[in-house]
Amino acid sequence: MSSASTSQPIVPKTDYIEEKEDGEAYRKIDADICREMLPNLPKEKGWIAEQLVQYKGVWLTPTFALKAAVQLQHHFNLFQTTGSSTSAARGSLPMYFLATLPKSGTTWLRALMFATLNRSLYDATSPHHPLLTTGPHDCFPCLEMDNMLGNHDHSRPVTSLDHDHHDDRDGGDAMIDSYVPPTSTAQLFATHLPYSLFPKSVTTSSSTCGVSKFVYVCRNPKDVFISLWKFGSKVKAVNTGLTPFSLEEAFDLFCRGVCPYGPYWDHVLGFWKASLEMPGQVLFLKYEDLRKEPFANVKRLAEFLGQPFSEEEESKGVVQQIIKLCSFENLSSLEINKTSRTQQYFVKANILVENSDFFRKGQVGDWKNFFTDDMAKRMDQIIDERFSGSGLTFVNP
Ligand code: PAP
Repeated sequence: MSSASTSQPIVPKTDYIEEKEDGEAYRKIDADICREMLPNLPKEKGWIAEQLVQYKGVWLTPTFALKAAVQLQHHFNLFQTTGSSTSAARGSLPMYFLATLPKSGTTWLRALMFATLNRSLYDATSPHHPLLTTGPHDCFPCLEMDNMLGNHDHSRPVTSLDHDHHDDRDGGDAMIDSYVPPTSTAQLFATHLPYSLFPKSVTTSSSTCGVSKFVYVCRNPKDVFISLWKFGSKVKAVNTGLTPFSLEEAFDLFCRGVCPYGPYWDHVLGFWKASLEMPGQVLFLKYEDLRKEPFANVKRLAEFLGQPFSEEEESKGVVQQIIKLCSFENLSSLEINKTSRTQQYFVKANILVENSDFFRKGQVGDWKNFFTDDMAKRMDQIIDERFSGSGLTFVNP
């Protein structure tokens, strides 16, 4: 018998109704705070949008990530102190965050988490598995970009987890047809926000927000940099009409810590240290390990999320089936990921990103095709300086 205990799919809960007046008031306060802060924040050129601003040491896109960071702190703190009946209801649901610096494996882990947690409902070999017709970015929301937060009309505060299923935008039909109904078993979010920007009410397990767990995926900085530069080059040109960074300019920014949600090393170290201090709350995975040993790592993931694979599942090959379903080769060949543009949050924010933009090569070590010797030396030096003594090492750095 399956050890996956859910009888409902694990997708965002939809019936949380934020008190309307309060929600609007908070949004207005947050928008005002951002507007007031903005002129005084350090600024640099953006990789995807026009600009990045530095807030509490983190480089964020002002149009959504900055607002999200402010909202996240205010709303979760608010819920910690009010203890209202709605917050109590929310508090009883575990929150699982998939946390990554962009281009570290978000798409892959979204698919793996979704398929693993919902395996009692959806057999990974089924021709009707939702992942065959739903892009990984639509399986569960992005904390800072989805419609409860930071979208272009700022219509949702962070604690309202409404996921809009009724959308008539391009490419949305396949997703809507296959969209899975809500559950009350867990709340899943993807996020790029660093650990330091999460309020204590989320990171402390005894908080009134209930159980929060983070699955963090780290990828070696050289491959993250190339992946980000390639993605940014395309998306920035399409969306802003601005000339994308040259390789040299992008590299210099990255080495100075200027990249979305960066500096890279602060992001990684924040979650690394948290995983050492609270291994039951933060699982630290490496993209390269997942590539090399997917079986062992998917098992770790399932255990961490409280749904270990049973012996029977293992003997039936369920782990391998999930790995195959979520593989780069399989996902990138699906029609939904080849030809559609369905990520709810990007579509709503009017940012054009094709699903295929999330699938490039999926290789370890592609940086070698782009880096000069000098670039490799500079990055190695930074890795030495920033990570020495931390206990964290990089595969194929
Ligand atoms: P995001 O943070 O913007 O969502 P993310 O998914 O983290 O992006 O990164 C995309 C990278 O993951 C791409 O790497 P590349 O540019 O070096 O090729 C993409 O190819 C890779 N990727 C996407 N899906 C998978 C997968 N199923 N398995 C392995 N790698 C994948």
